[in-house]
Amino acid sequence: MSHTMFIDSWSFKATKDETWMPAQVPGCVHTDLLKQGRISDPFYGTNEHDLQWIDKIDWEYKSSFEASEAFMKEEIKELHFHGLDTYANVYLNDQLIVEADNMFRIWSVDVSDKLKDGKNELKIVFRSPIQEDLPKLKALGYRLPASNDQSVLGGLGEDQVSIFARKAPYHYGWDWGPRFVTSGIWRPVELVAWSGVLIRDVYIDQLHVTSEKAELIARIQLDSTITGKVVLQLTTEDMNWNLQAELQPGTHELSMPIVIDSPKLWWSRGLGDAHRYTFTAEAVAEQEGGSYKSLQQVKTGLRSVKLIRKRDAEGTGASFYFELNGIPVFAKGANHIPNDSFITEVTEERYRAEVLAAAEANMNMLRVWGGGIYEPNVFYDLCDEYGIMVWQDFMFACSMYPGDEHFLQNVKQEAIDNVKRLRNHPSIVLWCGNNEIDSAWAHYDEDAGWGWKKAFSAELREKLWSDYEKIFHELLPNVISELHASVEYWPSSPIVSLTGNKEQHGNPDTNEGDMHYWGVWHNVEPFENYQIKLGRFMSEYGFQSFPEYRTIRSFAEEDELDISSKVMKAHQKNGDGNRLIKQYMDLYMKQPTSFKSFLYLSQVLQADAMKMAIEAHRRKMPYCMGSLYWQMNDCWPVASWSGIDYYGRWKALHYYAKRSFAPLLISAQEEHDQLHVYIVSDRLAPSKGVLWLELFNTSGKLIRTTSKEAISPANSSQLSESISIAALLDGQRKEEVVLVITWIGEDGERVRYEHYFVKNQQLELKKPTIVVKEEHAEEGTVITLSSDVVAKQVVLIAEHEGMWSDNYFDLIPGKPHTVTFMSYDGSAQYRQAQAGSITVQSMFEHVVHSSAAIADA
Ligand code: BMA
Repeated sequence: MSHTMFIDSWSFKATKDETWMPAQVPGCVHTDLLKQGRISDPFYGTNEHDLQWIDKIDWEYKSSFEASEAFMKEEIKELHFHGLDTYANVYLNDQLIVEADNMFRIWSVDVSDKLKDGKNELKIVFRSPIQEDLPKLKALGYRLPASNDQSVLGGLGEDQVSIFARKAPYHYGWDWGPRFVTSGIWRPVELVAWSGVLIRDVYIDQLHVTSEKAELIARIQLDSTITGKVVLQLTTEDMNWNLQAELQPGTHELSMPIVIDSPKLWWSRGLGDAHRYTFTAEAVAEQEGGSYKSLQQVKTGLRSVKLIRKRDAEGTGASFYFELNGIPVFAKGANHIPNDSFITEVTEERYRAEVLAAAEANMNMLRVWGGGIYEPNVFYDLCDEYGIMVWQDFMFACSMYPGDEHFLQNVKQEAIDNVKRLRNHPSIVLWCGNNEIDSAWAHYDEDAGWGWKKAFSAELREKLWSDYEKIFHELLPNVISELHASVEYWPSSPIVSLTGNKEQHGNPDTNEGDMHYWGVWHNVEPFENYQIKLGRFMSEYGFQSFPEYRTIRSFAEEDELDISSKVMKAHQKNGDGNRLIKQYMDLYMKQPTSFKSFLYLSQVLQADAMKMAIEAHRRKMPYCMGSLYWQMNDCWPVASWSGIDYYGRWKALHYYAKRSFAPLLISAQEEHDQLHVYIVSDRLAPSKGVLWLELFNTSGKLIRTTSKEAISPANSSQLSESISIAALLDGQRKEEVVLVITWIGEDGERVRYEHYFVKNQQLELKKPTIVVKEEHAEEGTVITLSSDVVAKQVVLIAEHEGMWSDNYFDLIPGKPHTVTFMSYDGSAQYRQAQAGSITVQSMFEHVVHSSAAIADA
């Protein structure tokens, strides 16, 4: 038997100070200082700017602990530091035992001969990551590009040092994140004691999995101090397997072939159950004089996953999609960033809130983006549980990195630690080398990329590229093929394919590989380009918005509620962001009537943009097989591309995404004088139904109705009908009508879609009278809304925290809409809840109307 104990009682201080203060472990200096009242809320106002001294000095943590008698009796004692951020020397009873220099690695030491009976002292000295890395920059003699490193804010001028540290890139600031370069013990410190045998690792390697049969190998790493026999037993559900082996002192890699007939497969959300098996491995070892036992459990799901990149018949491009258990899956979701600047603040509950929100919005994939962290096990457990596939980046983003031997070895060990930690999670369907570095550097294309190359001589360019290749084309793929061969490695996102020439680098016109399309937003192209710039797999595209009023008030006072105020600017990290929001708003929306209206409009604008993109991607199925918008979440309260803000509040985008990602989508697109109506379905069987087309004018009058039998196709997109717009409008003005398309399935399922022929700005809305029938049922608030005229983007604001089953929807006269209020209490599903008082608003009262329209209304 082994014993485990967590060392969690710590104090801390700045190395230069005398007084120790209580610390929280896992945690970091910033959160400890805040808890001690030594600094003010880092997210409030412009406080971020005043807290930049913290990363310039050294900090220390200490703990004294006693190991129990049971512990001391065991032969081997080990300390495992699951996460030290970042440059840390660890002393046990004044002896140096670890010199850490990588936040992402696990540091383990045998302390059998150092641990004492009674009190033991642990001390960890964290050297300033800035002071540590500045000399490296000097020694290098040139600056490596690091586009998002906010060194100026950090008081370092142009000296960007983030690339030297194997530490979460976003700590140094990003275009949605503040600069807080943390230090501390960010994952548990664990003391383990054992004798005889210890199972270190159980990996269920999935060789071949179908619904008939799962052929697996359980790869078990076992340490022994004895010479003798071991019986290894593996069980799951009502099955078990055995293996016997001879042990010598040392490390043993044992493999046990396993076959499970008719396995219950793990499916992504929407396709079936995300079934998981719990495997228990038990080792019983005997040697003269004693027997020893060790136990380990892992949970995994059985599935086969392939990334299919097959050349098109014409040879002009290649597919890019995930095949899960033989089924091509259209990936629907978003890019995930760390949920907090201070990552140890993210509880299991907060992780669940995010993954549950993804599930609720009909997503089936999240991309863990390479500028954050390898998330803790709990995040992947939740993705496993809810059937959310994970595209996992290694932690490299938008920068060039050093290539010295020490750096490479450090990265290699980081990859090994994390791949071994995560490879049993069925949700992980891809490992990706980095974010955007291949396309930013664009080695083979002089004119492409972000201009980085220009600063370097031909010789240095070759050197930097060869350093790049060592990590992303050799080291990382080698780790994956050795440790997690059943899942594909993709060198960079985006990339066309590894051609070694100009064709390699991702661009918005390619028909191969994955695509980041930032023409809309960074290049100020119109939203309509989302319908043209269509790749095989859209792994990034996005548009910013402001969080809601309550969230803004968490960091800004009333007199700062202006986007040009100091505080509001400090909470917009994309230099051009506020101007861009305004510019697009001027293009697509009428003018807002107030600051609150501006916030509302910014959310609707973002949601409209993402809706247009998602639907274009899905309509283009199977050419396009993935749509992951930028970005799912926030790490502090800020204006950003997120669909859910820092406090977990859903923006308009998240409600829109829920509709646009629904298993069955009706979507219409105008092309020249035609309106094309598509039915897109992720379901595996076709079904029959009727499509109703109703034309209403904005005053609420039904002008004409037609219907037609239709088929919802199996796992594909189908153009159901093309109609002449002129015939459809029948003389009505485009500014005054909406086409309501309703699918009514044979089974009674209803899916509705509204098509407007002009943008929000030109739409002539009438003042709605929205009637709200409120039922404060005991279980929670249920309301039914109806309107006398067409009411656009109706938003319900509840007094209490929670989310609505639907929000930011359009009301069509004669079609009442019922929604329920839900709250999240940390459990597996939302619960119906009381909303408290409710405010109902719509587009009409948030915008300035032309005087004619007002007179009309
Ligand atoms: C993509 C991401 C991030 C960035 C976002 C918005 O390039 O990979 O680096 O935050 O765009 O600019």
